[in-house]
Amino acid sequence: MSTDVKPPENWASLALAPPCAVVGLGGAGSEAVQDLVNLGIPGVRAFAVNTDAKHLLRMGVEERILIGARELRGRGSGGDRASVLRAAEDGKEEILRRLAPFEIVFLLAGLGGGTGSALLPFLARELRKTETLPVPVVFLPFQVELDTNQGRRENVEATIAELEQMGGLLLALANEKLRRFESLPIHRVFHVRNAYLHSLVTSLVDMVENPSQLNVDLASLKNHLREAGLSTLVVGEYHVSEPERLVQQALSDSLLDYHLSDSTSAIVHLDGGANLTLRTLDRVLRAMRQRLGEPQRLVFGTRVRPEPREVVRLTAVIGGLRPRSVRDALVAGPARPPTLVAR
Ligand SMILES: Nc1nc2c(ncn2[C@@H]2O[C@H](COP(=O)(O)OP(=O)(O)OP(=O)(O)O)[C@@H](O)[C@H]2O)c(=O)[nH]1
Ligand SMILES: [Mg+2]
Repeated sequence: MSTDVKPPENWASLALAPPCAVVGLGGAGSEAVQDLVNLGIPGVRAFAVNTDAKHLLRMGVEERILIGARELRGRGSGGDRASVLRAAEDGKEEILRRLAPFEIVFLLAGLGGGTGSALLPFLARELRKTETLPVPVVFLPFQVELDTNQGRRENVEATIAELEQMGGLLLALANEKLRRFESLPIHRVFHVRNAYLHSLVTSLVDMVENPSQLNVDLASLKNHLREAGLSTLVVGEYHVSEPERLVQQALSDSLLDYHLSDSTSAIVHLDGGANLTLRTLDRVLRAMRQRLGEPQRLVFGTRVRPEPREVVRLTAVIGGLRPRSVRDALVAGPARPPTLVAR
């Protein structure tokens, strides 16, 4: 019999939670990361990368990286994507070295400027050549910004098209869908969006990092994504006695801008208490299948806590989405505002 069974102290280190990172690119991306840090992201490392030294200095995140100092002298790019791409080539080795230890890297940027819009597809492409799973998160500007600035619109459309073509997970949050909050101060509106993003990030990390009874781990997520094409993520929470409402809430609260009704695959994960029954799981899966247009491939997982819980959390990775232009996305108008609160 083989005796090469390793003592626990050797292999146990491999079972430690693989770390994740959130990386803000440019002004809007960095501010969103700052908000995530303020809301609390235990175990997730926070980075800000910018061409703007003053902005970077204001950020209270653990890791800050200035790029393009030689050409741009720490003053930002002023919307010039070409200069940012030169800076990115220059700083590529350093950035990739610092991101290499992480299993999942969320890349955040507000589209329409120079730094975030150019860096995001660049880094996503580079990270896809490595073991790290990049998850692009983009903020689509308000309609008025697109209507009044053709250059910005073209910038936004080019970036989103590039990301859609790459496939994989993409979280596109439309600022226009926050119009319901227009009587709030602007930073509060962004805070609502960031709280929603916080629930997406923490739910995905929690789903893959903490073992469940029916486990969806990082390897199965990566395998699934390899075949799923363009995919996105939704989360929802609802009372355990109403599984159909849970599904409806997860799908309609979304600030994401894709039709989910003809997707081809889904990972559906439920996190609940001891009162989460097989019947509830079955009703959730049936409702999901129906709302997603009977996807061919549906994987599910559950985590059941020892004590009963009133609320169940649903996390779903939905694949096979058809790309759509920002123009199409924005005419759809404001959706229901998210009711999720950050945990
Ligand atoms: N400041 C800020 N802007 C946001 C936010 N969400 C979306 N945006 C939009 O993000 C877009 C990009 O702006 P910035 O992030 O400032 O641009 P940048 O990536 O730093 O690029 P340059 O400054 O041109 O080098 C703009 O259209 C903003 O309106 C947010 O939370 N904060
Ligand atoms: Mg900037």
